[in-house]
Amino acid sequence: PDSAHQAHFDAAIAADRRIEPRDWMPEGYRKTLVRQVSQHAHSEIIGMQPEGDWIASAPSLRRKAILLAKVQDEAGHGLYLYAAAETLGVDRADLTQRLVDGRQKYSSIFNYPSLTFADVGVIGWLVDGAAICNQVPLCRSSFGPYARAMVRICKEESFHQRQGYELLMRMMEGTEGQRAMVQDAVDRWWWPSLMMFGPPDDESPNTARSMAWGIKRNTNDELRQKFVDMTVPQADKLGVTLPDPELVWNDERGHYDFGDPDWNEFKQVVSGAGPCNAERIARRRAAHEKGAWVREAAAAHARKHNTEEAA
Ligand code: FAQ
Repeated sequence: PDSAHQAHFDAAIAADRRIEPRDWMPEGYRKTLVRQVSQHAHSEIIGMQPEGDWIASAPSLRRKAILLAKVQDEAGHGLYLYAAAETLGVDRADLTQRLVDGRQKYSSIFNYPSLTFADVGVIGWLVDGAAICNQVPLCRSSFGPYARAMVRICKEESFHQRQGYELLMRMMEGTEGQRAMVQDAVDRWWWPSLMMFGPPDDESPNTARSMAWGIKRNTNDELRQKFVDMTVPQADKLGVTLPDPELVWNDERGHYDFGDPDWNEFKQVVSGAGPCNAERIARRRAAHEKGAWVREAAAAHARKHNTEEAA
């Protein structure tokens, strides 16, 4: 029977049909999705921290309202993604435990500090810009619940990207000091943003398999290139310099050439030794522990409700 199931699954993938939670799927497909979707969920939740640090000191009521809305959206994205992961037979409480124990990854990008308010703008412009580049093709991912979650998330990410770019435009119209602050933030976030797309294709163990299964639709290097091509004109319009001396238009390729990120730094950050890894996880763990009574109360209420219904 397994070979009949396998043939049915293969035919669905070949015809570009969606795989749904109740469909048979190979264990490797399920495992890969649990890994990617839960890492993605964790990234959204940990990703609330660098910007969240600025909510209390946003420079105006308008900026504060925008930032609050954005950070709340990120919490929502995390929740849709945990729900998508749960359709694969895992449990959100267990995934969270694995995150706070350091047994599951989240995006390297959120292990860098947000030092000035310009960082809020640059996170929106570059980090959400990179997230959109990576996530738009995932709206066509072969696993239904993940693809559908991506549609809504991408709509919200585009608002996030626009608010960041608009914030930076305003700062660039300001004082010399504000312009310098924007340039400094761009200098610090550019390379980490390129690392968000993952290791180069020839060092990416999962890409070929994930593309054959239709989970990923593009390779890491393809999406990194797309991001660079999209971002250079935006940097020009903004009036900032991207910190890469090798960045130059290549007429023959029809793309920008660019330098290599520091892949040793990437490995370090992914393995837990980045500038803010310990702080991010400690804060997540503390919030999780502080929330224990809410989870217990909700469970007790549900139990009581069920007993009343049974009676
Ligand atoms: N950081 O073989 P590959 C956001 C790991 S956007 C940490 O190439 P794959 C929005 C990878 O997991 C950020 N680890 O892997 C937001 C694997 O390790 P494993 C989240 C990384 O899966 C904006 C190993 O390296 N977005 O949150 C990274 O085929 C602003 C080998 O790599 C997503 O997660 C990295 N950068 O490709 C929120 C998008 N790159 O598990 C708040 C969905 C690689 O084997 C504020 N995910 N690794 O031990 C994906 O598209 C893919 O999983 C990739 C990696 C492209 C990230």
